[in-house]
Amino acid sequence: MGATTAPLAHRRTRRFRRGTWLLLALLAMALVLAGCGGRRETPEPTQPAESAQSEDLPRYRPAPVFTLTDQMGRRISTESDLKGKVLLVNFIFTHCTDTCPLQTAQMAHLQRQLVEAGITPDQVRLVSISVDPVRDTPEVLRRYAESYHADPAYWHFLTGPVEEVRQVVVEGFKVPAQIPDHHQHGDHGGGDHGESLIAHSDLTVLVDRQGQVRAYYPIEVWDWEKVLADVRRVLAEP
Ligand SMILES: [Cu+2]
Repeated sequence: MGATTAPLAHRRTRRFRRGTWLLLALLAMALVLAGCGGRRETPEPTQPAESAQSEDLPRYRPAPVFTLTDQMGRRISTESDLKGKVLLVNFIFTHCTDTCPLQTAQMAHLQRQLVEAGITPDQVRLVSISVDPVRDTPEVLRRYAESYHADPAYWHFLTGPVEEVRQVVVEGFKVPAQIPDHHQHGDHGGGDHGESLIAHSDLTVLVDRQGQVRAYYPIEVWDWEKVLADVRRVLAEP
């Protein structure tokens, strides 16, 4: 008997240890992925915990109404250019060396999938709003967009006055962000110190054709197949 119980106990301990290590690894990963600036100061929007709820695609809130300038210098308005289209919106800045390169690469991949699926810019637009709008001028955004082969017909990189951008991101989409203004840039000379003042969420927001926020996708669980399926689902809605 002793021969069988000992290994059992041993196995249980090992399983416990493995569980503990897994938990620690997940915690470490969560910290690393907590977004640019390394923190999520504000609670996320009421986010579906897991797939069950996100498959329902609940209506969270109306997406904000705005007009901002894109990488081609065009004024892009939710009331005209983006009206009636499904939007995937994320929040990035070009100098980011944290999660933004990954987020933008994922959007670029999604753009290719949309093209392959025959989904047109009349149906869906990708929108990347800069949370460093002072430095991210249309020209800076254009070079950044080109480096990711962003098609300006599908994908807008938006900038504008700091206060307007803050309204859209924080008040409108309810996504946490610390957006630096001119003053802070002057103080820090726009160098490396500037980055530490910028913090933003790594969420991507799905907006349906009626202008309702339908999903928040955290980068940790980004799955473009699921996103594409959700896009198709809301496209099929009236
Ligand atoms: Cu970033």
